[in-house]
Amino acid sequence: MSILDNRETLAKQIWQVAEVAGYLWQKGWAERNGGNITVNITEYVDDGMRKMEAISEARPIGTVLPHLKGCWFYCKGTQRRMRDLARAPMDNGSIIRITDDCAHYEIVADNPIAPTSELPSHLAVHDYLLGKGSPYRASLHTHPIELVAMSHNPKYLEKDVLTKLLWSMIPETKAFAPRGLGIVPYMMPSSKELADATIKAINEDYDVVMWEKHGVFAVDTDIMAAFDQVDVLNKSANIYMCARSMGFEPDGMTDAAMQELTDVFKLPK
Ligand code: 2HA
Ligand code: ZN
Repeated sequence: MSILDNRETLAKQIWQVAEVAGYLWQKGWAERNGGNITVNITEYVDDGMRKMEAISEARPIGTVLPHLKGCWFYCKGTQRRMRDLARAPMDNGSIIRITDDCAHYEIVADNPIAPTSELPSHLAVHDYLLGKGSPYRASLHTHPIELVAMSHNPKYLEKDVLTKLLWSMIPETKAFAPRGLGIVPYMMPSSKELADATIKAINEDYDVVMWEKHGVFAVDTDIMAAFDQVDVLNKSANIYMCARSMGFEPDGMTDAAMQELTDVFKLPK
C-alpha cells in the first residue's frame, strides 16, 4: 500500500520528481547522496490524507515558518541517492506535513524516511515563496559540473558577470532562464547563513542561485521547470568551456542581439 494508490494527481507530481532525479544522476550532477528536492504538494492533499495518522513523532524544524501552516511536502530522504529515488520515490523520500504550531513536521507516508539535511533551508524558502504569493512550489539543489567549475574563479562571482556570459552563449538561455544566476559566496552546507543568503538572492529576483564551489539552488512552479532552468544555464557553461578548450574565447551574442531577444520575447531587464 502506498499513499499514491488511487491518487493520480499526487502520484503524477511524485513521479515527476523521480524523472528529474534520474536526469540529475545521468548528468553527473548527483554523486552519492548529492542534492535535494522538496515539493509543496498541499494542493493535491485530500480529506483521506488529512485523516491519516502520522508515522513519526513531531520533529522540530528549528525555526517557526508561519506561512507553512497546513502545508504538506514531498522530500528526498537524507543520505538517499537520486539514482535510487528515480526508481522508487517513496522508498527514498517521504511525505511530511507541518504541524499547526508551524515549528514541527511529522512524516505521514509511506515510510519513516527522515527528510533531507537541507530541510530547514528548503522549508524556509517555501515559507518565503508562499509569503509573497509566489506560484512556485518546487525547490531543487544539485551539483551541475560546469557551473560549479566556473564558480571557482572569483571574476565570475561578481554580480551578473556570469549571468551575462551564460545568456550570451545561446539565445535560449535568456529566454528560459530569464532571471539569470544569483551568486551566494561559499558558506557551510545546511547552515542557517546559507539559507538566509539564498532567500535574499531569490528575493532579489533570481530563480536560480549559485552556491560558490558547491552547487545551485533553483525554484519554480514544479520540479521539471526548476530543473529546466538549471539545465539551460549549465548548457551555456558547457558551451563556454567547449570553446575555451578549443583554444579560443567565445565571442558571445552581441548586446544588440541580446536586446532584440529581450524585446521580442518580452523578457525582464
Ligand atoms: O544533501 O548536496 O548540500 C546533499 C547535499 C547537501
Ligand atoms: Zn550539495
